[in-house]
Amino acid sequence: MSGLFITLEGPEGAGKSTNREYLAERLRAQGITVVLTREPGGTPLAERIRELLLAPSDEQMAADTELLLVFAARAQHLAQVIRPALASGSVVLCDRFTDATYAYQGGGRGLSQERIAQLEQFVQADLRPDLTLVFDLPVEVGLARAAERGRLDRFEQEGLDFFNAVRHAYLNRAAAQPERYRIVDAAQSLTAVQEQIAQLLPQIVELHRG
Ligand code: T5A
Repeated sequence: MSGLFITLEGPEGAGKSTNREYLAERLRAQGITVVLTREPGGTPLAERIRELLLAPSDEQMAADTELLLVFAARAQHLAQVIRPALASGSVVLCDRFTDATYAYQGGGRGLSQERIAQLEQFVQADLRPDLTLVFDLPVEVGLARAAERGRLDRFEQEGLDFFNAVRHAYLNRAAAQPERYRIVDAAQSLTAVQEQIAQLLPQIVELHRG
């Protein structure tokens, strides 16, 4: 049995973390080994890079710096967690991955797709997610959910235009490669969102069986 790489994506507060736990529980109930992780982060060093990326600061971070930090964290995460877990046959459920770079640094910050693609190839070689769930919802709804947690991080302080560009970048990527992406309507109640995920379970188990 080969490993399976599943990523969960979407704008702020879409419910990725909450539903990653739910999906993991359902897969484990079928005897599947699941590794839960996230980006930026997933290893002690990559989590330190995450802190740099998320901390509000008086010094404005250049978009290229942000892009390189995201990929630096990803290189560490791939080497320490993702590649070994896939090699051992686990299902890796990762909260955000390179689609977030295309959405935030590409859509949000306006960096070129080509530059992101060059780094993607350099850092990942041929590794791409097998399946990506895009949790889609109006950005105002997601931001309201995220704001309930209190202090906003550096990205959450961006305006609605930024997040609408992020959302559209995700939807455009999903439309361009429908075989890899599944859109989840994340504006619904948690129960309704989980029902959508439950419907994907047979496909996921089948993909894992190869
Ligand atoms: N980033 C990341 C980049 O710019 N480039 C990159 O390449 C990468 C990898 C941090 C930031 O990094 C940026 C993007 C991000 O801004 P993060 O911490 O994963 O990444 O991002 P957030 O979106 O900020 O994480 P959140 O925790 O806010 O969002 P989630 O995980 O989507 O949402 P979750 O599950 O924590 O839920 C948020 C709240 O909503 C409730 C939950 O209980 C929770 O309180 N909720 C619902 N409420 C009602 N109905 C539902 N259906 C609900 N689902 C969840």
